[in-house]
Amino acid sequence: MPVATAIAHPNIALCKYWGKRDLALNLPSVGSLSLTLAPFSTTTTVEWGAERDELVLNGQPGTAEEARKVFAVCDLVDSWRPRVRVTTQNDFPTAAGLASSSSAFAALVLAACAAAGEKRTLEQLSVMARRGSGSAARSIFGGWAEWALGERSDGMDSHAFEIAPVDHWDVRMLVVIFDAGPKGVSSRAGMLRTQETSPYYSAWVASAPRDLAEGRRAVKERDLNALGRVMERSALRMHASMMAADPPVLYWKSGSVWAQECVRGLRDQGVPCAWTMDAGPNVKVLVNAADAQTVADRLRCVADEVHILEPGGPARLVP
Ligand code: 2P0
Repeated sequence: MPVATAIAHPNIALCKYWGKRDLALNLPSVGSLSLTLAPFSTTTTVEWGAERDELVLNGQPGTAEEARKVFAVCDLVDSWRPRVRVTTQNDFPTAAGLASSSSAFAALVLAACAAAGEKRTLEQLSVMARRGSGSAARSIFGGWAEWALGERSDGMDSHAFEIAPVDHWDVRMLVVIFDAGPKGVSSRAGMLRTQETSPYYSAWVASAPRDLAEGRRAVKERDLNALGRVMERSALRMHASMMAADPPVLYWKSGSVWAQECVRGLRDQGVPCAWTMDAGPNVKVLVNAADAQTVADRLRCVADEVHILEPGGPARLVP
C-alpha cells in the first residue's frame, strides 16, 4: 500500500488574513504575509488505500468536521481516490491560536500527493492546502511567505510564494501562552460573522494592501521597527473589525493586554520588538535573535509559558 509521511511547520501572519471572497474555494479578501516557525511541527502519514477513510489526530479519532475537511482535501488530489488512512500528530497545543491548521493541511497535501504518486508544483500544493485552511497555503513554504490575493475566479493564482528564505534574517518569534484551551469561536465562523455584520469590515479590507506592501518591504530590508509598526497595525485593525461584529468576536483576555504592555515597555527601553495576535488570546512577539532570551524572561512574568521559535523550513517529505 503506498504510504508517505510529511512534516510542516506552522506559520504566524505578520500581515493578517481575515475574510473570504469565495467560501467554496476558500479565497481570501486580502493578501497576507507570514513567517514559518520551527521547531513546532505537524507530522502526517497518509496510507493511500485503506479499508475505510480514517483520521487519527494526536492519537484520537478526528471529529466528523475534521474528517470532512481532511478527506475533502484528499479528494482534490484524486477525485477517484481509494479510501485513505490519515494519521497526524502535532507537537504543540492544537486550537490554542497557534495556527495548527496551517501546518496540518500543508503536511497533509504533501503526504497525500506523494502517497498517490501525484507530482505537483509548490504553487499547486499551496492552492490545495488553501482549500483545507487558508493559512496552510503559506506553510508549504519556509521562511517569509506571502499568500497572494489572486484575481482568477478559479483561485489558481491565490497561492503563497517565498519572499525571503529561512536564513534571510536572524529573528525569533516568542509564543506567549496564558490560555492553552480551545478557542470559543473558530476562525472560519469568526471571519464569516465579521464580514456579514461588522461595519468596519470594508475598512479592514481597504486598508490591508498598504500594510502588505509595507510589510513586504520591511521584511526585505530587515527593518524590525518598520515591520513591527505594520504587524501591530494589521493585528489591531483585524481585531477591531471583528470586535465590531454582531455579536462581537472578541478573542482578547486580560493577559493579551498585559503582554502587549510588556512589549511596549521593552520597546520604550530600546529593545526592538512587536506583538501580534490571531484567533485566540495568546500573544506572539517578534524580536531580534540576540534579544530573545531577555524578552522571553520579561514576558514570563505575565504568562504561563513562553516558547522561543525560529524561522522554519518548508513542508517536506520524511524519507
Ligand atoms: C492568519 N488567521 O492570517 C489569520 C489571522 C487567524 C487570524 O488564518 O477558514 O484556519 O481555515 O481559511 O487559516 C486562521 O484561520 O482559516 C488564520 P480558514 P484559518 O493567520
